[in-house]
Amino acid sequence: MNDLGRLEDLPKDYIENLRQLNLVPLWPSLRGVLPPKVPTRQTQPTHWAFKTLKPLLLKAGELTPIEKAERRVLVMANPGHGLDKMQASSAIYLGMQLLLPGEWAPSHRHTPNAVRMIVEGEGAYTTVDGQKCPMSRGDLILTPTGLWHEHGHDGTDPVIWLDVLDLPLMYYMEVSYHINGDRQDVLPGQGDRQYARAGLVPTQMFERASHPYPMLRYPWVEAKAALLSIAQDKPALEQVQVAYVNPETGRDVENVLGFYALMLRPGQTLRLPARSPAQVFHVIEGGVQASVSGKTFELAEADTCCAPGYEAVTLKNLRTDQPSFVFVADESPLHRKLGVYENRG
Ligand code: GTQ
Repeated sequence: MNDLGRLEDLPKDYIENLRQLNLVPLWPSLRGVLPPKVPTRQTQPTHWAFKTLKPLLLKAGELTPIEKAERRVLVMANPGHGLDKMQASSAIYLGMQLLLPGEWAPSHRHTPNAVRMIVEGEGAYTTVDGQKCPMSRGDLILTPTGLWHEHGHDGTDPVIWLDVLDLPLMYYMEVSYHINGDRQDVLPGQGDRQYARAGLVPTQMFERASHPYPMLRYPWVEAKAALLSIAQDKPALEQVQVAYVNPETGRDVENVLGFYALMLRPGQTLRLPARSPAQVFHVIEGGVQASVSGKTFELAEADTCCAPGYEAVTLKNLRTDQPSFVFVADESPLHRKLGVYENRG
């Protein structure tokens, strides 16, 4: 590979002349924007321990009333991107949100897609597009682009959940905005009841086209049962994993990020291949050791970590007598749509 000319090789007055005309020479930066073979990634492997995060989130509950926060969230920011950017990866935003008993986070809608993975507490709910979605540990609740959503809490103890959004991508694209609304009327009908059995969908063909998001709540009891059933049915299967899909299309539940639940068998070590999308791992039940790019994290229950794209990840179940369960979020729907998805093995 031949060396390219540097900026310092050019006369100062020439560069200044270009700059005043909003012009920049490509060749000094060409290898930077198109590096050889592997992209430059700002995303660093990063671990957020729930044990250390939780007291700070509860403290935010004392310091800032919900009316002053709208959404009381501690953002899990990747230092590789700079904390101010509030990015876990180039496309993924992660936040841990707290709602105290009796609190209400008012209705709004926005262009970024969101999901919530419930971490702790009972009695809270999210109303999405008129559907009241109760929150229990391990449940996945969608708030896809443009749908009204608000959070309420009728229980007695704090409720905490993990927010996963494609906010960094939407912001970068200059399409990120929100609209505030009135408290929603709760409408009859819940997708998770209508689509409660695999392979059986309600026969309402004419309605399907108008409902791009027929199911908004994916209960953990169902996902866990599916994983245990697959593991039992296929004892030699290495990657015991389910994808959260739209039950009408069989495709990813949202447009940009993909969501999965993974079961590690007792004592299992699983190597995930190096693929282009960045990933997030969050322990729903158990304990997992995660290794990526020479870094190793011990993830306890409710801990979260992220891994840059193009890197293999090794996950080890720290429990030798029981399975561990991991929620995974990645950028693969986006990569597939952009035509840049790669699995390098
Ligand atoms: O709960 O609607 O973490 O709008 C960031 C933006 C949560 C939410 C976040 C949001 C929300």
